[in-house]
Amino acid sequence: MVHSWKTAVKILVIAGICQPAYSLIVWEGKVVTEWPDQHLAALGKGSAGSPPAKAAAGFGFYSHPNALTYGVTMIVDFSDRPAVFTAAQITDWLNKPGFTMGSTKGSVHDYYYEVSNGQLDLENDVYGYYRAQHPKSWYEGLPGYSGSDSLVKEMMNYFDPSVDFSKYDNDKNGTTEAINFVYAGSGQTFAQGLWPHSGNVGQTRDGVRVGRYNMSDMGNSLTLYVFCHENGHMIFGWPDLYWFGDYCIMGNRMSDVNPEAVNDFYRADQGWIPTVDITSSTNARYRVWPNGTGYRYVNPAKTQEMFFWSNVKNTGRWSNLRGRGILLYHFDYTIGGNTSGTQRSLYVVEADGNNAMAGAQWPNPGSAATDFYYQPNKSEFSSSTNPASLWGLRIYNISAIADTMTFYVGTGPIAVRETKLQMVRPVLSSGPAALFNLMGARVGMLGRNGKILGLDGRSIAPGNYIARTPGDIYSFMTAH
Ligand SMILES: [Ca+2]
Ligand SMILES: [Ca+2]
Ligand SMILES: [Ca+2]
Ligand SMILES: [Zn+2]
Repeated sequence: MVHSWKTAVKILVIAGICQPAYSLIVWEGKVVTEWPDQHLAALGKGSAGSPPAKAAAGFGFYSHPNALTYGVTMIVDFSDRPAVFTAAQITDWLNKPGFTMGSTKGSVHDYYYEVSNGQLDLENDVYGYYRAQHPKSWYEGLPGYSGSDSLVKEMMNYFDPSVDFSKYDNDKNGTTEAINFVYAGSGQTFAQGLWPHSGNVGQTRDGVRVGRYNMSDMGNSLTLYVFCHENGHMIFGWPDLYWFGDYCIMGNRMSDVNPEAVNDFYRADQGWIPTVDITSSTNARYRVWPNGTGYRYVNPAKTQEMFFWSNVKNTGRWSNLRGRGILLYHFDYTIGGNTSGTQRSLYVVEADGNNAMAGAQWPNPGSAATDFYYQPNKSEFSSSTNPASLWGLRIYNISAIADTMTFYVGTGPIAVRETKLQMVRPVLSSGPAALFNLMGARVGMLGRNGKILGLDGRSIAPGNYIARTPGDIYSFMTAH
């Protein structure tokens, strides 16, 4: 557990500042709630930086560098804070499958590989250590983020001869995606000095623009929250999800060693889980599984505003949550970031109708079992329920909590329709996994390499199956 944020909590409470004490986005020396270039680019209003890579899957609201494989991590220590972890340990923390240190659950690679259903295979090249020109206290004592700016300049000059930055423009659009500066010791003062944040290098090296960076600390133990959260800002341009509770790694800091997964709306936006679009003419019954298909209903009068829902189960990367069931979100891209309880680009539509998260930015309320939709808590979302639906969307007959939940949509006669499953690359944190057909019968095994083995050597017909891993992660896949 990094202790510095607890210290910061005390300071902030005393000062009465309504700012969460964790990592930030910094743009031209100022803390901002979202990337200014990100938002303008996706709204089609031009961009201060490079446009995000075109989405190959998903909704296309946030950057989707789908060729992303490589990041670079440059490490630094100080005369007053020498390294306690070796470069080899840093490399394992970032890349090694099954990495542990204390209670840390997997490597940075493992976190993103799991939450992306195997579609983000991030590997960091580690360079260093570099011994900074000044003691850590010197950088920490400078105003704002000017100490961080000085350290970034030093490190870029030091590492440029050995690092080929063009390798980290994975999608070859002229700008890098994953530049990390990681320092020995811990962040000291919120929003000052070397406090963990994402920013913009803004230099041209090796023929490419060196763009967004993540600066984060090693702390006393190598854990996942800060690095993975900052990579969420840097690689995808996700904003901090204030007033969002514990439902995303971009929201509250629930656990450093096993941080919350990325929320299902952002995962669907990346194409990491499939989506079914519901419209005002849909009358159907659907099934919904954890880590499976999400459902979307777009405002007919505004294509950048929508409801989205999926089955969220509080195990594995979701185990910080206090409940499970169908979780419903409201998204409005035109709002940008989450800047107040009533101005939120993404929020959870709390089934209990008390909208508790709008009243408190963090850390409480983090989550509640009654925020989820399920029988008997809340089995309908329509214009006459609290919370109320909009634009003609009606979801009803929501089933009890289960690994396979059902719900109905629409106001007309029902056509029972099975969820159309899409191919998702099988992902296993540990394998092999048992493979089931949609009736729940076990039909074989799925190896960690994606190879499918039928029971007793029998072959498996092409179709839709569910792989159940020991960690209770489900993948939909088509046997082939
Ligand atoms: Ca170079
Ligand atoms: Ca690029
Ligand atoms: Ca609530
Ligand atoms: Zn942040």
